[in-house]
Amino acid sequence: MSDETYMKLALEYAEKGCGWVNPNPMVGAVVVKDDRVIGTGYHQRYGELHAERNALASCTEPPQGATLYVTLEPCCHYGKTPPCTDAILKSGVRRVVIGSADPNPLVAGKGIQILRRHGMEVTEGVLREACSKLNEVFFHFIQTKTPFVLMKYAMTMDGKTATHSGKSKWITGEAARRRVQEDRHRYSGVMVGVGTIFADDPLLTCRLPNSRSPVRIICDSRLRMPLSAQVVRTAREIHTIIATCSQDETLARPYRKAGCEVVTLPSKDGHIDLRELMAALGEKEIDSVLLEGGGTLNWSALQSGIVSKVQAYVAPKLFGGADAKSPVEGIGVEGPKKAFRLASPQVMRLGEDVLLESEVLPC
Ligand code: AOF
Ligand code: ZN
Repeated sequence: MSDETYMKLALEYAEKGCGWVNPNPMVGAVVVKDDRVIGTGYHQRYGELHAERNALASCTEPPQGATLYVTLEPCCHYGKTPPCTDAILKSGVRRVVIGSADPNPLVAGKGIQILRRHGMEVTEGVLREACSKLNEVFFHFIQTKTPFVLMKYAMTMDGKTATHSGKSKWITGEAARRRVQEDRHRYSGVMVGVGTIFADDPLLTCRLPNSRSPVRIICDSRLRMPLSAQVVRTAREIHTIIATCSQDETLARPYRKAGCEVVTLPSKDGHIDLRELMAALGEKEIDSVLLEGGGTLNWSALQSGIVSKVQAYVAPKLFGGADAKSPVEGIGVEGPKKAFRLASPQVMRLGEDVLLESEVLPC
């Protein structure tokens, strides 16, 4: 079978780490001898063994002369685990096939160099695009130290996120809503503005079996959130960060007492400086944020340039209403030439609904 076939299998293993390895990458590996798979492995949990070591340890026969397929360039540094290049060179494997290179400055091509220098046959770039796409979050985070932000919203075909009376349950169907739940497992953080707390009082958790909930981040520049909000009442069980510009310790204290983490940041035009917030979240190793809106926060996020990708779930419904909410509000751009530009979208059908997914192009 071809290199691509085995790399595809390695990708399937990599994906099993989804939601459990952040801020590390998802990585899968497969050991193949005489066209038979003799070992498989993946990076299972943050801080634990890497894919290559797990795959080599799982081999049902000695890997002498075998080929190791791995979705990401093997590491060559001492992190929480020793270098994978050492394990590979000791294993007796004859050839290594790699998906994408590791942009981690501690690796960045050096893993491949070391293998080659020791006489290993190395093939690079097999299913490179798929391997890189799987780790778009890791690639962004390791290079910028700020989270990858996905702006997500659900709207009707006339571009409304609620009716004129503020009702939004539900716009999309079950398949679309399930996918959002999966993304809450996949992403390290979920972020909303205090307006969303007032309007919906959401829990912002992932309710799928065998999943984890993201850290909840509430932007509340003046600390107006009610202490009775569900996110505050459950802050002891699920890490909850309130981002604010308020310096008033008496206002902050009750939230802290309830188990919330209050992060005070500089303000920009009366709002939280979102770039500063992203830097602060990056320091906490939050590698990805699912931005679940409100139109005001979405506009600020776009303007501050923190959004990497947009997902619009579109339901075949029309709400009408000049005052009904839309996904991006604020003042908006002056003319069409000033629009935020997105890459040509990927289109997916989810039951009755359509998901449009697009990267934000640099201004
Ligand atoms: C691999 N295979 O399965 C993973 C890799 O602190 P550590 O030891 O876990 O190292 C983390 C870094 O190692 C991470 O930033 C990335 O560059 C690489 N992750 N490498 O060869 C794996 N998870
Ligand atoms: Zn490694």
